[in-house]
Amino acid sequence: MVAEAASEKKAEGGMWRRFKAGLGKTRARFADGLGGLLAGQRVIDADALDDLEAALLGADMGVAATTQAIAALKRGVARKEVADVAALRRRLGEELERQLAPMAQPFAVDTSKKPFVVLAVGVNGAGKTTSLGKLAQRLRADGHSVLLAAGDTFRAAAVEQLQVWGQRNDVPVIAQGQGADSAAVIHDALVAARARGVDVVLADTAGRLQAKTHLMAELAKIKRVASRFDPSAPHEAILVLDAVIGQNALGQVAEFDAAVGLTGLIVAKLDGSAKAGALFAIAAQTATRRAPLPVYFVGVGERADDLRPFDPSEFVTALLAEQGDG
Ligand SMILES: Nc1nc2c(ncn2[C@@H]2O[C@H](COP(=O)(O)OP(=O)(O)OP(=O)(O)O)[C@@H](O)[C@H]2O)c(=O)[nH]1
Ligand SMILES: [Mg+2]
Repeated sequence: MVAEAASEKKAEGGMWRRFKAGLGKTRARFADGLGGLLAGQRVIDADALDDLEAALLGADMGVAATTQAIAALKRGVARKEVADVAALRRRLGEELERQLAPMAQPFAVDTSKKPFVVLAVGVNGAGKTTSLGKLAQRLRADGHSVLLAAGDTFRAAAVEQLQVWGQRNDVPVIAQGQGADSAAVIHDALVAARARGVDVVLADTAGRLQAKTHLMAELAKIKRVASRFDPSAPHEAILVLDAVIGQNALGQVAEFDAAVGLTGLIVAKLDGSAKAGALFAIAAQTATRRAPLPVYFVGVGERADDLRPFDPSEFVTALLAEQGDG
């Protein structure tokens, strides 16, 4: 399955190369585990699987996801199905895809909601504003009208940053001055969107540490204001995670979920991270949640088209790809 996906992706050409290059640092961690096996022409034995286990943990996959993956490989070895490196790579790929499968749900605008309201939350510098800018472009390209709400009233440059994205994509930005009430800005934006018949409101918020309870309470207020406007809003409450932080994301997911009831994730900066394995740890953690938490998009660079829908097959294929593949 992985090999098939690989050839499909090859056909996609440049984008696939960029995506694979973007995952370079984490791929190197995985390759350490697999590469050691290849280079030494080693038999697949307990020692070899120990090395692989160390590499998976090093990529921040976490104990639960790693243990599951290694157990699957051990079963394969015991049944003599995993006898060489190619079979190991294949089985590992299948197992990793299986773990991520619950997180693969496409981001879709429900056009019966007008406006469809998307709230972005996260810690400082995670990539919220950039991801919303990229998303604005994507939604415009899909034919939706979009309005950006500059709910980050805390950082001086935040409004300008959003306006740059707005101008680039011909998307209006609703903003007030620095220090304004964030919930009021977002309320303004919702009213404006309804008056103008806009399809989607993308609401940015200021970065905040999940430990600051008063700032988390502010998010709950924003959510209340949105739901007073439309009881079903916000339709998406998305936590933007910085992939560089690896498994530290787990605490953020739990805290932001408690504050606003997350509906999905965007994982930004995969291109800079050696710990993208944390996605597996998040999958393991959120598997126990009432509903699995989708990863709608991953960010693999700073350009507008560097926000890509999350495709577990593509992700795993890129992680396990050899240097020359693609
Ligand atoms: N390489 C890379 N850089 C990214 C990506 N996403 C965002 N960035 C960069 O990360 C930095 C922070 O991004 P912002 O979008 O400003 O983050 P933020 O969460 O809005 O930050 P605050 O509003 O200050 O909390 C910027 O320099 C972005 O260009 C990504 O996917 N890859
Ligand atoms: Mg921002």
